[in-house]
Amino acid sequence: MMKLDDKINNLVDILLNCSNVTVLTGAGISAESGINTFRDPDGYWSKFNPQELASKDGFISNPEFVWSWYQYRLKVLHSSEPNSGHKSLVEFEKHIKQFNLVTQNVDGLHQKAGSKDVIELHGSIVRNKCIECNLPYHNSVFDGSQLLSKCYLCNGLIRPDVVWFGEFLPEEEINRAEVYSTECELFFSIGTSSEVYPAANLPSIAKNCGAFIVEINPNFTSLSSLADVRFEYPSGEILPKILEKYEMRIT
Ligand code: BV8
Ligand code: ZN
Repeated sequence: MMKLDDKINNLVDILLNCSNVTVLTGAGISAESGINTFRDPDGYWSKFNPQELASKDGFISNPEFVWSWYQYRLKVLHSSEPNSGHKSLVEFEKHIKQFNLVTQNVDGLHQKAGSKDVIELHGSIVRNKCIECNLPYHNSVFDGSQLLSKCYLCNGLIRPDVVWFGEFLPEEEINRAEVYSTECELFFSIGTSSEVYPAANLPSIAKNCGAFIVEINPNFTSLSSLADVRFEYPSGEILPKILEKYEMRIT
């Protein structure tokens, strides 16, 4: 079994020759910021049915219930800070010529950490919109106490601006993410179970185009057998270690 130090050094050897890196993150990168994941044993889907909470039909049949879940998540987010995993990606973005950050997360923690160009495949719970006319709305309070309300233009219900199951991803974002996956030399999959499509297609696209695939996840996932190297550590622990070795070698 290769020592962790050697594994990190081998990865850094490859990273030093990369000018185009794509990163896909999932709920796991925010776990160390105190944000629940979905499919971990204590995750949201262990307590709730995703179709009831993360689908348009679910919202329409019980808007108060779904709205209050997103307000609860906003309340948790209100007291959460980016962790060293988010912050390490901000530093990599400064060093690597073409650094493409794609996230499935809706918590805005990459932006809060300082990442400049974040592709949000599944939208953001910081933003809302009218379910009928798509007019954008913003929460006036972020402590989870914003009430369910209606659009002043068309009287439609105001919903979180996220992508629910059965809804199409924003076209520009998924197109950019797919192009970045075809172009990159190295693809990081960080903190995602690789269960949700079309996001879960991205590492396969990268692999088919010759990219080196790195998975950072304490658990085995549907992507693991495809990965060229896996770090079975929390991202907030291992990313700073990789960054440190990388920065030692570029200066
Ligand atoms: C769509 C709302 C077209 C936002 C969510 C094939 C092609 C296309 C579609 C499908 C397909 N097959 C099935 C579908 C339908 C569906 C789908 O993929 N279903 C799956 C479950 C089979 N996809 C869709 O509906 C998508 N839309 O394709 O439109 C279409 C239209 C009509 C009909 C058909 C197709 C929409 C997908 C978005 C759904 N929205 N939520 C929100 O409220 O957040 S889902 C939810 O899952 C979140 O969005 C989340 O972003 C996403 C992915 O979850 P992960 O981020 O991976 O989180 P998870 O908990 O699963 O895993 C966390 C991981 O972290 C774990 O592995 C854990 O080990 C690890 N971890 C834990 N701690 C750490 C860590 N890692 C590192 N460090 C740590 N410390
Ligand atoms: Zn409206």
